[in-house]
Amino acid sequence: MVGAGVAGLYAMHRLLRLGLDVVGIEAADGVGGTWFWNRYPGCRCDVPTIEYSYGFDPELEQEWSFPENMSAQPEIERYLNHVADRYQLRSHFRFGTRVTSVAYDEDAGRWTVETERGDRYRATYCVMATGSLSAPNRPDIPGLDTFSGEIVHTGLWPRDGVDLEGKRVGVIGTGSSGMQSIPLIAKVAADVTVFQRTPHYAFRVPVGPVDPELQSYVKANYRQLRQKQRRTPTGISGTTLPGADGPRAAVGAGALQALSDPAVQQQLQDLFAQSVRARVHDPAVAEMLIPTNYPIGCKRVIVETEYYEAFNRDNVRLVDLRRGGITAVTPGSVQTEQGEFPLDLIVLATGFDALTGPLTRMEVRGRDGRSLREKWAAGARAYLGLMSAGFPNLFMITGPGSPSVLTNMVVACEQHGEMVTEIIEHMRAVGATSVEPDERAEDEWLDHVAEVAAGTQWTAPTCNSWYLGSNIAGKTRTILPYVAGIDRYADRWSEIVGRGFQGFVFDRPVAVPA
Ligand code: NA7
Repeated sequence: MVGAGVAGLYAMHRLLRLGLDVVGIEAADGVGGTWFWNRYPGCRCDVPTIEYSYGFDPELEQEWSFPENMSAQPEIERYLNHVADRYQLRSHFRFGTRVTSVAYDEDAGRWTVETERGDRYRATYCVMATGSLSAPNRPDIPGLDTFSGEIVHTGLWPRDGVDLEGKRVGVIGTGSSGMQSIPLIAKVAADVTVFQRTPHYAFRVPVGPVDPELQSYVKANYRQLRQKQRRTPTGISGTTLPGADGPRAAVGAGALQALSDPAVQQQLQDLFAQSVRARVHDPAVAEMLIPTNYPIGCKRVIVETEYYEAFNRDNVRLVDLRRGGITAVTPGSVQTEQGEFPLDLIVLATGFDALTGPLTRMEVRGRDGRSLREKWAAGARAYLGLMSAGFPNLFMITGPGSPSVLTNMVVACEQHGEMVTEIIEHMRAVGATSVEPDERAEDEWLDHVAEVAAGTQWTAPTCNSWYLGSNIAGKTRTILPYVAGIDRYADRWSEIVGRGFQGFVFDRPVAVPA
């Protein structure tokens, strides 16, 4: 198993309970995955935290309380550490160890897993709990390596923090990571220059302590909440959303699909533009912060708290790169077609090679030595986003083609953890030693993934997003997550299981040479 984040911890717990001998390998020095690496100031979950929690054990739910409605990174990391200890998972992981390759040995029917340290493991099954947003995107800007100050990526924020005090800081990128960190950086740094390539849609959510009444209500009704989570497209029951009548709440509660409706789009876009104009004092700056050429929901709808107000500070400047892009980085500045900006520190809030990057950046070789990177060059191919044909016994948790990032990730990780164990249990019951999808089932699934995304905001012609892979140069543009929702996905899974794990081939017969 690779990864000790939300997915890896749960999959480890389930696989151990099946009595399997599991070794977990994790690049970080601790558990948490996304919540280990993203330590930038302001990092916060964009799902209400009561819902962003495991539902597999009623006792865990009762004993744990999140202090805030939309928790910040340290609280979620603390929770995941608690889970690791409570279920004695930690000792099953080798930390500080990065996997470099996993290769299938067809004769032995085993995977060989190799690490940067030179360790070598042999395994019957490989569970890639490698995360969806764990391969940071370092932009290819000429001269970036010549910069004499510090360069930090939000997704690799140092554990000891970054000294921002009195520094001239440049932040490249205005997605969630940029929007969450900029207001906090501005409070410490001498000045902040924000390099915005595209304005994003973001909605303010009031962050604060969890209402005690809500807390007791949820604790008394957790089972219903969990059931409801599984029956909504986003895996969020909606009951716990702050500002439950706000636009973000509508989105979070499962109305992402409604954004395909032009009337809903227009209404929300108007509301958004009004709110930015009301919050940003300089009208010219406000206009630069309002997207004009793509629909809401094409990119991830962002939750922010004080982003727009940051532009009312004297020490925050917005550079709209649509008026002239970045041309180079010099030892002391970022150069753009609009002029040069002297800086002491650069924050790259430039996102991730989402969903596929964590797998294609390592060497994954299946049958006949075929590389996953090559198989996916023209777009990721995986049945249910769980397994890819030609890669037997290799499971991907929340891989491309599954609901994953468009849903509450904890619910999605639990769902996939359950699916993996169901398959393994079935194999034990029938005495199978290998499983993989058949190519036809994989093709049909991909057609279905494309079909449900067609005509939606996620695939609008003007849309560029990491959901489409279009944030990474050279990456094939194709919708990566399954947009129809975790509830519909669960129904498909039940049908598939009911038909004897339709689309999966167990113990594929090996052709015997004549
Ligand atoms: P995102 O949402 O991918 O945002 C990355 C930002 O960086 C976005 O504004 C990009 O502009 C910008 N970017 C990327 N490369 C460049 C270059 N070369 N020059 C200028 N600007 C660039 O990543 P986040 O980390 O903020 O959030 C990822 C997810 O994590 C988030 O959605 C939550 O699910 C948690 P673009 O819009 O592509 O023009």
